[in-house]
Amino acid sequence: MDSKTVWLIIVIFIVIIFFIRYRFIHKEKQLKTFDLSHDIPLGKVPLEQPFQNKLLLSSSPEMYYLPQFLNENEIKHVLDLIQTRFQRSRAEPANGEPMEHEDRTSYSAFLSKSETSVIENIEKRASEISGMPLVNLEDIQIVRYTPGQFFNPHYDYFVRYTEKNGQDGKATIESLKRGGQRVKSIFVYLNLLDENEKGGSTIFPVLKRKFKPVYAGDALMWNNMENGVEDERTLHGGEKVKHSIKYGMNIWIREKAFQ
Ligand SMILES: O=C(O)CCC(=O)C(=O)O
Repeated sequence: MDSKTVWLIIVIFIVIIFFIRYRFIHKEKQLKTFDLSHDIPLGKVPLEQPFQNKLLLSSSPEMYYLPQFLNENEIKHVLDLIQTRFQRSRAEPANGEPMEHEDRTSYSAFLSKSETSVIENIEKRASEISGMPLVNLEDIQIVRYTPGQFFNPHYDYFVRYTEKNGQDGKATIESLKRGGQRVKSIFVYLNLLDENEKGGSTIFPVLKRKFKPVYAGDALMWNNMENGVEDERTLHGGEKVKHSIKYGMNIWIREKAFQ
């Protein structure tokens, strides 16, 4: 081998080493961002910011932690307003009507748009922090789990093309007519679970992450779509609650005005 070839091999070797190191370090950085939410329960992340600062948990899929998205008075107001309205939650299979389903055993209730000035403020805040127009918000949904209840992993977006002929199912077609796809979700934790509660987290099985509230009022916000395509990594669910009562708030945001 002449000296030129030797030098060429050395240069190629060095380039390969740098490439591997870069990939490795880059990956490690991404994981670190995510581990913040995984190893440290929500709320224990050191915070210096008020609610309008969202903390990035992941850039792909885009996911944020919203510390103190609701305050104590707002939570009390919402829970007082809603107590008599709870009904068995419904799930929306892509090819059928929304119905009671063994995958979702919790109870839920809806707030009307701008029902009170407090609700109106919450809606405005959700619009601001998500960067989406106020009119794109669906009516806010409150969920309640009592011991033994859960919501199995599901997508918040309406699932496309499930029929044999490659067409959207009936429920998906109807849902999409009301403002297009659900592009963003905000899930607010309205109370703390019992100290010894082992269940009740929000789980993202594909992302291998679990979130548990440490402060009532904290929220998660994520994009259900990436580059205009439904993002299957956003599969998530409400883990079975063992012995607490868990209240949460769903704010779903459409791509167009919600009707
Ligand atoms: O209960 C949770 O933590 C998640 C609830 C949820 O995914 C939903 O209501 O769509």
